[in-house]
Amino acid sequence: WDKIYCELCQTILDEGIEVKNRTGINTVKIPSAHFQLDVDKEFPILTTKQLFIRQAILEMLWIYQAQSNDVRWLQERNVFIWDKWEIDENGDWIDEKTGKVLKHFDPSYAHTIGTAYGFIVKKYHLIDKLIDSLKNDRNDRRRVISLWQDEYLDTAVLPSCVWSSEWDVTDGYLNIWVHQRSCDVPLGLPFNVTQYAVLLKMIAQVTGLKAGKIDWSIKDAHIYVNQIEGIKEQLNRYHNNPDIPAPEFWLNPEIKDFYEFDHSKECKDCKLIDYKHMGKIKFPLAQ
Ligand code: THF
Repeated sequence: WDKIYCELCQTILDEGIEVKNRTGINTVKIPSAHFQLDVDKEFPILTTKQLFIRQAILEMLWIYQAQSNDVRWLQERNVFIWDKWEIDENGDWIDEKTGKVLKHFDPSYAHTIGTAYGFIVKKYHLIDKLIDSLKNDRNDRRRVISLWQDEYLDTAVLPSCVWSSEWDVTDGYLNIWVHQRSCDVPLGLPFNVTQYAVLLKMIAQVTGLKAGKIDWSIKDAHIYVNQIEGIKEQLNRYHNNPDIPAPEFWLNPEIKDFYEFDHSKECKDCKLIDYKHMGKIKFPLAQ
């Protein structure tokens, strides 16, 4: 996964175009990208920087298990990655730098990110439908999870970035195709890929399948200009030491119900065995 990841970063640096966007910090972007990972062969987690897997798993459980849009759920578990998008008591989403109101919502949305991610999963019972279909009809070809629902886009702080997944069963393996409409490659992508690998393993386990392949497609793959230095550091690390093995991922085999995986701060049912990595790289986060 480090090889695929670092090659994508290199392509963006080599071929990307610098553009403006809503955050005020320019990005270097390429129009699209695609890769495939085999979770049965290797657990995808970066070694060229430390990936904070506890946070990545909790964000995934917030969306798909708790089916919540309430940022306090994450904060209670010491995960602060959504703080910049939390609607305040007055229904305002505030620009951290200027203090200006970026968007106003109904105050009933206080402390949430509005109608995105977990809100959509819950609204349309997307996880229950997925699990039922996997248990009852292995050959179903209509297993599409879409977090992009037109009537809920205006009342979301951010419309979901990773917004679709399609699930198939081939020869006892559960495989997914995930699509991301907009991708912060340094910060978002490493979290997203690892958390979807964990989701794939969890859903496979509770439906009696093996975790297979992930296809990942991206529209607008970008690096913010203030992240370029950090990415160059990561590419140097990769060239100096490309072959650190990925760790094993342990998932508690006793759990047979998706809603029973531990969602406390500790994430007790998930463990990385012997995670070797080259240390943290600090990347700025554009609001
Ligand atoms: N906005 C932007 N600009 N980039 C994103 O990746 C992004 N997200 C979510 C919503 N809006 C976004 C937030 N996801 C981190 C990771 C994922 C995030 C936000 C922040 C982050 O800071 N990760 C650090 C570790 C955190 C720590 O130091 O404790 C890291 O080094 O990986 C797309 O999902």
